[in-house]
Amino acid sequence: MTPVLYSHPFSSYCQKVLIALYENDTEFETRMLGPEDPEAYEELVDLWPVKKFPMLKDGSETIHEASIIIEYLQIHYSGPVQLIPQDPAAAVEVRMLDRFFDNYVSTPQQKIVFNAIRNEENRDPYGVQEARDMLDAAYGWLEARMKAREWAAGNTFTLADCAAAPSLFYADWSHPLGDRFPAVTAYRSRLLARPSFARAVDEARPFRKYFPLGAPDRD
Ligand SMILES: N[C@@H](CCC(=O)N[C@@H](CS)C(=O)NCC(=O)O)C(=O)O
Repeated sequence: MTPVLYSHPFSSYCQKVLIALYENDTEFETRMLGPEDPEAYEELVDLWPVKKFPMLKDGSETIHEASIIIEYLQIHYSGPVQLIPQDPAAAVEVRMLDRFFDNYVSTPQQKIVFNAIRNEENRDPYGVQEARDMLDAAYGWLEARMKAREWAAGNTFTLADCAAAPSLFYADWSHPLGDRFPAVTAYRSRLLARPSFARAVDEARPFRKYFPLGAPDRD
């Protein structure tokens, strides 16, 4: 049985799962969520009325939430790259960093993007300022941490880096790191050079024109 990922290549949370799949060369099928296959989206909504993706379907099981999909893959489709450490104490740190990137980098970054694609009358400048403040706080915390680290949780590439890669990739487009956070900028470059993420970024290139704030050519 091959697991099926309901996904879109430009989605940051889908890229997070794609990194995990590519790291371990895991066999899977894709149901692309786009206008060319409306049935795929109908199936997603039927199985997951909150309408968020990615979603993994494995036989009769459906698994939601990118982090949990990666946990599931490690249990049921394990490969040579262990993205969640066996050691429970080390795993706590990895999961803490995973939550950090989702909640304090990806969430405010999405807030800025969603605001930009709304009609003018529904825009929320106060919420956007809050999101920018949150990103500055997150970048600052991460800067101190990444000065002494290669990957988010130490010397090994983990679930935390799967979360970090797309969240920092897009956050830097929405709220640039500039020259204030050199250790975070260097970490973002290391993530971009990782073959699993480089592949996900390349697959998403045709969709860059849909990024409402303009997609820089540098990445
Ligand atoms: N907490 C979810 C977030 C997933 C999420 O926000 N996905 C976006 C795409 S990157 C989405 O489903 N957007 C469509 C929508 O909000 O209707 C996870 O970790 O998987």
